[in-house]
Amino acid sequence: MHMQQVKETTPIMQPHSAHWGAFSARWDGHELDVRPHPADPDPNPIIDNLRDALRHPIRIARPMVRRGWLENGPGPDPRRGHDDYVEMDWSEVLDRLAAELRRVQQAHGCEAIFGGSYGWSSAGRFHHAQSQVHRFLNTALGGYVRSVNTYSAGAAAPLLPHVIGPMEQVARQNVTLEQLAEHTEVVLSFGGMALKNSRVASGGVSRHTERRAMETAARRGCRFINVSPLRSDLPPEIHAEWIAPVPMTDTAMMLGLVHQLWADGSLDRGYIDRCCDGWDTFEDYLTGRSDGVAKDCAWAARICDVPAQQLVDLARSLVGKRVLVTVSHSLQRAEHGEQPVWMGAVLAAALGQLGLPGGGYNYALGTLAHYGRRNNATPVAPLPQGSNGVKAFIPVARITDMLLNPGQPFDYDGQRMNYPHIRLAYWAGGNPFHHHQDLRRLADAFRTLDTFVINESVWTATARHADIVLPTTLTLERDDIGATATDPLVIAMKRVAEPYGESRDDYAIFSDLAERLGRREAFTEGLGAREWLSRLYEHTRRGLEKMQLPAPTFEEFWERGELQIPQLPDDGGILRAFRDDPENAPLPTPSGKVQISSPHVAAFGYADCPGHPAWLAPRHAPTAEHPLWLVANQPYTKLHSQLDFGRYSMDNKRQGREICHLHPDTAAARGIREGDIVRLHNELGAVLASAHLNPDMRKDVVQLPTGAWYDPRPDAVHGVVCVHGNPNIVVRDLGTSSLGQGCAGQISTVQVERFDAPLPPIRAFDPPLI
Ligand SMILES: Nc1nc2c(c(=O)[nH]1)N[C@H]1C(S)=C(S)[C@@H](COP(=O)(O)OP(=O)(O)OC[C@H]3O[C@@H](n4cnc5c(=O)[nH]c(N)nc54)[C@H](O)[C@@H]3O)O[C@H]1N2
Ligand SMILES: Nc1nc2c(c(=O)[nH]1)N[C@H]1C(S)=C(S)[C@@H](COP(=O)(O)OP(=O)(O)OC[C@H]3O[C@@H](n4cnc5c(=O)[nH]c(N)nc54)[C@H](O)[C@@H]3O)O[C@H]1N2
Ligand SMILES: [Mo]
Repeated sequence: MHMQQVKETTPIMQPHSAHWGAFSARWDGHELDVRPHPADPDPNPIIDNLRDALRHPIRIARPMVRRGWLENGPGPDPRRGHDDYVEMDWSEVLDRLAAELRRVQQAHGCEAIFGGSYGWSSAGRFHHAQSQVHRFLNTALGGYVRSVNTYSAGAAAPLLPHVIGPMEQVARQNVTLEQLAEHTEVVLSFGGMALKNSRVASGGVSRHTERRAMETAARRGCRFINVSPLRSDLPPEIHAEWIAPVPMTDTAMMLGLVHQLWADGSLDRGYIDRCCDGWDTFEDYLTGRSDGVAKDCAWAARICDVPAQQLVDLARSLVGKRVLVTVSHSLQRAEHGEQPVWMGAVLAAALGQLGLPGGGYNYALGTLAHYGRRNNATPVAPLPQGSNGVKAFIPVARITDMLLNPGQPFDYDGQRMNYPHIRLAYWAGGNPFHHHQDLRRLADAFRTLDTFVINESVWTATARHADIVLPTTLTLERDDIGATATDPLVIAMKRVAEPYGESRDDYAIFSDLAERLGRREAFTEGLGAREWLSRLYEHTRRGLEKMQLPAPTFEEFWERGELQIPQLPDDGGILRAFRDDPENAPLPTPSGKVQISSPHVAAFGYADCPGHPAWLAPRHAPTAEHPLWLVANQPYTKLHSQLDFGRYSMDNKRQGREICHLHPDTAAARGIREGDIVRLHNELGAVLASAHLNPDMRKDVVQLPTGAWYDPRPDAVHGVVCVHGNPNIVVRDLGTSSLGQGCAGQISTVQVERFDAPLPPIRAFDPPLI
């Protein structure tokens, strides 16, 4: 016992990194000491969730096989989600899994294997689980059905190339926080720029500078306007104005503003004529020439529930100012989510601001820490994924539709396609029972599979639905390289603790599986993990060498623990270049200009996404039965569902439940007091949470963040109730439109009532029966 503790001890603080920041850590066999990177001015408290993670009882110690699958073999099974598990040793479980992969491949082809495996995985670039599973399926089997786009930006990513250019450039290489601090006079922020969100970056971030940038701007006199149902979406330090329209009506509000600019003759006609395409078609709609309805501020006011005069004054106050319009990811994670993304660009174009320092339109600025920063001059190489022999794909959030409707047609971005018939799904690095909507239907979908495999380190709800569960290491249990394209520090992420139980790295698991399929060499290229790190690093080293800069070897980098790499100038990206020289630096859109309307999109003929931005009422608005909007946004105490059992996350629950916010008047009308347990419900099911009364929100909104692990119980009235607080049990599973088919999970509608029955215990953090 004593020996093992000594072995597990890291005597000194070791550098490491996570999506929520660079840090160092030390493990003494009992406690993890975690400290943020010393240069980080505003560390993210989420790192504290790591303290209890390493030896938490919810970790998976050995490979597990679901009893029903073991006894009956592969096939659809209603027991998925409430079956028990049988431990198995590694060599037997890998033999069985390899045989099953081979069976499915031979009987049905790789078109029957879903390997989309959406999810955030960990920050290390080599042990990035999603890249590992993709590489494995490509090199060892020949391919898999993939998914395209993200839950983050499922509407924006396919739309923006029709309108301005690739999302990468519009979100990442556009207006930086430095420009905002120095130049912007008005930040008009739809959905806010909440610090809880902007302190997370895929791949990690060494310095959280968002708060300081906004404070600097505010001190200079920059005006911040938070358009959001929640006041907290901009930090209190910057004293933002707050406008709270009805959720999902931002497009109408923006139309009203642009109509006012038109009516006042204050449109920037010079910019529109020089740099935009399709204004006239849009103006016919704006003024009502095409449909008889003028989209003026009085019209918008009726839809948004914001006084018309306030909108008129707001429009007028923007003219002649350096205005930055931002639209957060959340606005497009909703029905017709394409519209506010497009309309935000049109508003900035109407003001003539696109491409000016600190001005224009930066989609999603303030939603993630890797946006609004300079780009590195030399990137760190990602793990190469090999080539995929399967053409079929789905827009990522159509997972349930695909599994329940094999062979059926669906629309996506101008194409009509058919859902493949999936027999086996392999997940590594994601948690669909966190990220997807209508969880009851999702569970039904997974029950149709022959086999569902997951590599996980903890018993998430997804792991509890899988047939084969392979235990993986946590990031702290392996060496890796942490890097993102817009953070200047590359971090040598060093192993801090021994792997838990028999858990193994995803790379080791896939290497041994590939071996059983006769493809070890193809998967590993003969390299061990350490050699891969060195190979990935070599790309950066050569880049530095080419720039004639000091280019430390991998060993030197590893010894130092981090490497600062130079960044590119803050040049405003494609929108600046285009503004400066529209002839020679056209935008990468079909017309080379900003497309206020798009003949391409119009030609798709989609009623739910016409050829110019338009106000389209949502199909699901509050009713007498479900009178409240539910905002199911990102949690401030964790990243998605990761480490929900960690200290910071647990300390911020009450009676073990996630906290939901509602307005004091809304609560009073229902006899709900601070701290009461409430039940949110609609036709899909119900969820329990602890009520917090918050006057700084709309009265017709209740907010319950995502992230609480799904903990379902049968319920006589609602079918199923999540007793822990996962909102996705009551969020509908809809595509944003026929164009994007993105996740529409941000918003739902519910009724809320006080829950007076005995409180069911939380079982989400107890392992299943083994
Ligand atoms: N209602 C609603 N739903 C939403 C959203 C919303 O706004 N509202 N937001 C959506 C958004 S934007 C996103 S991005 C998604 C996020 O959804 P996900 O990315 O699926 O959520 P995570 O909890 O980050 O899941 C990552 C999983 O990977 C596991 N993991 C971490 N490291 C490793 C590793 O090294 N190996 C393996 N094998 N596993 C590992 C973790 O334990 C965790 O279970 O959620 C979406 N869902
Ligand atoms: N702490 C933490 N940070 C995160 C994440 C996390 O899980 N935890 N996830 C990360 C990921 S993967 C992503 S993609 C980003 C997501 O970034 P976002 O999608 O922008 O984040 P959300 O918190 O879901 O939404 C932001 C705010 O939008 C507001 N909002 C909702 N609906 C509407 C609407 O119709 N109109 C207007 N005007 N406002 C609305 C809500 O009040 C909400 O707080 O966050 C990232 N940052
Ligand atoms: Mo996301």
